[in-house]
Amino acid sequence: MSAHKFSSDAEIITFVLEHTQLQGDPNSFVVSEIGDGNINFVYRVSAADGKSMIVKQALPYVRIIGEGWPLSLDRIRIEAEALSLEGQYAPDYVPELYHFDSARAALVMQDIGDHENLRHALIARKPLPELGRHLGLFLANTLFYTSDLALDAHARKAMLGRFINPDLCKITEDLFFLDPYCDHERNNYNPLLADDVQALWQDEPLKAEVAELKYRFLNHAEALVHGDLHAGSVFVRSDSTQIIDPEFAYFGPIGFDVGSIIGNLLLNHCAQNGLTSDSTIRNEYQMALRTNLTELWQTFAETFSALMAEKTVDQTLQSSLWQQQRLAQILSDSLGYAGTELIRRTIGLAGVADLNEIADENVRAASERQALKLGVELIKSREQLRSFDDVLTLLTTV
Ligand code: SR1
Ligand code: MG
Repeated sequence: MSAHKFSSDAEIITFVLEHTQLQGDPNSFVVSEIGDGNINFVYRVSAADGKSMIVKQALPYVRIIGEGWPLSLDRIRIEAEALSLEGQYAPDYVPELYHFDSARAALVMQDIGDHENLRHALIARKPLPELGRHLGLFLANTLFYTSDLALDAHARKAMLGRFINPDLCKITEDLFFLDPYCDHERNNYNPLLADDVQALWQDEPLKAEVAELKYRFLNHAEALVHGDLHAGSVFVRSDSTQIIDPEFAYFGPIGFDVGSIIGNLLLNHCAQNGLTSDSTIRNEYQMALRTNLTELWQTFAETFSALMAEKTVDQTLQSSLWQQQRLAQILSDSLGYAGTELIRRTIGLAGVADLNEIADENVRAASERQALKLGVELIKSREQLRSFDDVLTLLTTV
């Protein structure tokens, strides 16, 4: 057990009372552990009057694996700094950070408990009319304002230095780009997919494309990316979207964030085939998902293009022809990374409830197969898919 870990509820309450405006008799507060993520410990501290805060603490290992998978505590500093920058550039879409304490490897932030985890909302087919637009705005603003387009050359390099995040990047390097493409012990897939998985491992053209995507992940330091923008990192109400957990943040390809969340919405689209047998309900929700996807990309593309045209500080990068090429490259990168997210969530270590909650393994296998095929197609065809409509057409052909 780690020395800095909170050893009692009383310590967590004291931490919150010392570092926030929450006040009162410590005995009147209640602490509940609410984290169901893979890596950290998360607590809600509630006062008798209903006010509450969230405390997140990092330990020097992966929570779901234990001390056998060590992990740098610096990730919580990175999370706090990323949250604070995202709050500067997209204040409507991130919870407020109240305090970060490096000795405790812990932070305190706004409780967004009136929101629901996006993955659960998608599985329950909740209407989310603003989701695509909100995600597009979050992505365009955080990614533009932390890029060379917006920042002074020195300030930007100094910022990049604060987000060297080797341990968390290594998780992504392995789980996205290595494990699913070989017979790795960390993989975890439905035995009914054995033939499909074998075919994937032998698909050399696919593996060359995945190598290119990994190379870009390693070398294309375009902007401060969230780095883990899956449905579990997003909380929603019908009128609000909040993005949390940027502990994987680093300077990487813009398309990695855009593609990760697109991949999660596509994954849910595949899963809906198995989550309900009522075709009317299913078709209606899948149509809403496609609208969300279209709005996400359109909002991102329009906002990012407008920011490039109006706010680019670097004179060389003001070329409008180059800016159009940049957007086209972001689209193809995004589709490639969406493909890797679909594949790794289907057969890799970190599976998702969208698929895992399909009880019948044959029905589940059909959704999983579609996710795999869609992932492969997105990776291989990403340069040819010139519009988002082309992408949605794929959903009817794979
Ligand atoms: C061992 S960590 C597994 C996954 O959980 C995180 O949220 C990331 O998505 C990571 O790939
Ligand atoms: Mg996370």
